[in-house]
Amino acid sequence: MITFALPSPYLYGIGENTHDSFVHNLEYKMHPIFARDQPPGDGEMNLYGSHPFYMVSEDDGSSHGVFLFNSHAIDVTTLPYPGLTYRTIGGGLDFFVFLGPKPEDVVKQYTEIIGRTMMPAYWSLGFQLSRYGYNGTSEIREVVERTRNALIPQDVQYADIDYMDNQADFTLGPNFLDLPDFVIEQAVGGLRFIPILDPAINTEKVNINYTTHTNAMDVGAYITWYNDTLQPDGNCTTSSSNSFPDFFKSETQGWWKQELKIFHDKLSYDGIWIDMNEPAAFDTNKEKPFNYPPELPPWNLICPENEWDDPPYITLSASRSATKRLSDKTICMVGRQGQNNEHLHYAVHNLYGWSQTKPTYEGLQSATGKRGIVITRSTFPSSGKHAGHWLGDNTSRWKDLHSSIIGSLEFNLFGIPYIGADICGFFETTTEELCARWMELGAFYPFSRNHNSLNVPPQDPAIWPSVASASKTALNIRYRLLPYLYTLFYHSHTTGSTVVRPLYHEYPTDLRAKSVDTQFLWGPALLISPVLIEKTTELKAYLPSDTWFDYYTGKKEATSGTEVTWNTPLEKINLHVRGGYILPQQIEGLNTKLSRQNNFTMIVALNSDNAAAGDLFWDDGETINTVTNHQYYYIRFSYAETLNNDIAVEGVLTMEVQTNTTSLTGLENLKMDSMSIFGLSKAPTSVDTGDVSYYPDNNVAYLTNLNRPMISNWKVVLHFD
Ligand code: MIG
Repeated sequence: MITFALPSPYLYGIGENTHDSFVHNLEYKMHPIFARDQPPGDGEMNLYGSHPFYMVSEDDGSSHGVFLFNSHAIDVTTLPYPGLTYRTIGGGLDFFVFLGPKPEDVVKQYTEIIGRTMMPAYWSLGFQLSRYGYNGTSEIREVVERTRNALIPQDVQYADIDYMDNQADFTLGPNFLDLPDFVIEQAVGGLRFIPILDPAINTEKVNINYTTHTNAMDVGAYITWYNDTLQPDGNCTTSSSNSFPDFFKSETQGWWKQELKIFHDKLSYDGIWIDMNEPAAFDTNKEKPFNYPPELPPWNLICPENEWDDPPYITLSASRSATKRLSDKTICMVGRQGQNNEHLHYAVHNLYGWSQTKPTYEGLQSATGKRGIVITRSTFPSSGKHAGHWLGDNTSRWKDLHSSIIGSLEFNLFGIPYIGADICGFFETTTEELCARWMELGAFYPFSRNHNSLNVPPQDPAIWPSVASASKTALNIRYRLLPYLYTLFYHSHTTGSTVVRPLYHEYPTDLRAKSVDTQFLWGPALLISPVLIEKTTELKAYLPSDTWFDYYTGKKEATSGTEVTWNTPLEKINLHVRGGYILPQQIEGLNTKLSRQNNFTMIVALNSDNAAAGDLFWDDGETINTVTNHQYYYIRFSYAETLNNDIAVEGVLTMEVQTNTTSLTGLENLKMDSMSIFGLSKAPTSVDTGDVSYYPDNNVAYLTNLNRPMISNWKVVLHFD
């Protein structure tokens, strides 16, 4: 146990837990850290991943971070002094301290140590659709078609465990035998496909020559028992017996990659979704039902009594669990893992999902030959090197709409910026209004996926006209802004900066900004302010002291540094562009294969000096390691005015290509064709290229027909005299 006195009450991070606010409540709140199949809900519960990392930000803005490098179960308690107590039940107290001093510096320093984030495939920034409970390929086809008919962009379609035969990995069930053909057919138009995989391998299928299992047995892939015999089966998905692979073993990694390859020959997937890797095992340690036939072996895993499953300090995660044992809902702590079975599961439990992620990413890349994307449920520091994450089994409630922002901000601190929640909510039946608001907010999750649970009505956005229309509007804006979002991921990949950013990172001395978790930024320059309350169209929001423009009209906000109220009808999400920034955009399309062929446009939002700057990263979107291999363009934009006797005579927009590539990226034939300049206080008299129109009420100039190439340097000059 160790207690820290903190220099400031502005404490962030510690996960993965349910937190009611992004800045911590310091009234003795205990947060257990221990990977568990635990849906985010009420109360401070330990969820799927383990992140013993926090950041503190002082009043003057200086911020630091502390990482406890420890994979055991940990309890963290906040203290009002302000302070923080850690209790861990094993391992060393290896602390890494990051001195910032800016909040973004802290995240950059942290990810320098744990590993920088993977570069997501461009298409993985598109909108994605999923649900648990599709009854066959035909239902998936219906969903894809109704989405397309409603003109809602979609890049990725998922299949949940329904597609499997008896919920066995790498198999296809009877209603999904035509899934491979569907995937190939849809790929022509640009739709990508991601199937789910669970780590638990079905051992009941062994009688019908289930080679995934027999291959695993051949290489000794499974976790063993304390005496080196195979650990008895747990039960993961309904009515199955399962063995759990030990991904620490090189043989297991090789087997898993091989299975991914064989499966890709059957079903040409583009990404992989790994679930239940806490690992989850239902009913562990639970008593037999009274009518359970005594002659049958237990249907679940019963861990023997031992000091690891029942440690002297049982931790908050065990004391709050149904069986009061650490192995609740997972496998026995006394199991052995590691190349030579040198680890107790007790010591490496929190690394299970992490250990599966890297071989999955490598297997995906070698099977597809492309960058792809892996989404994992259980994470640990450095999981962001290989995967993104979704926030798990939320509920279709307004409260969960809000907590999705808190979770997304936290995972950006944890170095896993590819993050989002199940849009419209997983458990329970959503409502039309909630789903419309959630699609609008979800259009600004880095990982934007609508996902739903079993036995509830469909909630894909085309189901209701109002949701379809709200989704179309919000997603079209997302697709327009994808070049900006992708550039933020490039910065995250190369410097460790956040993608979804809390306000205090940009305004660290603004005490009010330090507690905002109902609004967030994309990078430094786009403020997103959603409605999170039912039957509300008047949004009270906070605008930090700066120059802000309404994204939709380009009009400057009259006040800042104060609370503002915006009229926000059901089909609108508030978006504001920060003065001083240039956002590259591309005309939207129904998926990224189409949008990537369209011309570019940009928003030039002027600051109080009438200047702005921005940048663009561009590659082919799916080749592996384009950054290290210099197969990309990096372009800078800037705008400045030339003065004569303090009067602006010219405004010059400059585009400069800083990195050229030797291979084609798709940018070669595209043009920058238009731009909007926000905050231009006087009308241009002429422009040296294309056409200009000026709207004095909003101080916006629209430049069109620019026809400038995207891969060479140029200037556009506005004249004011
Ligand atoms: O027993 O695969 O969090 O997204 O739909 C539930 C079925 C297992 C939990 C995941 C959820 C997924 C579901 N899975």
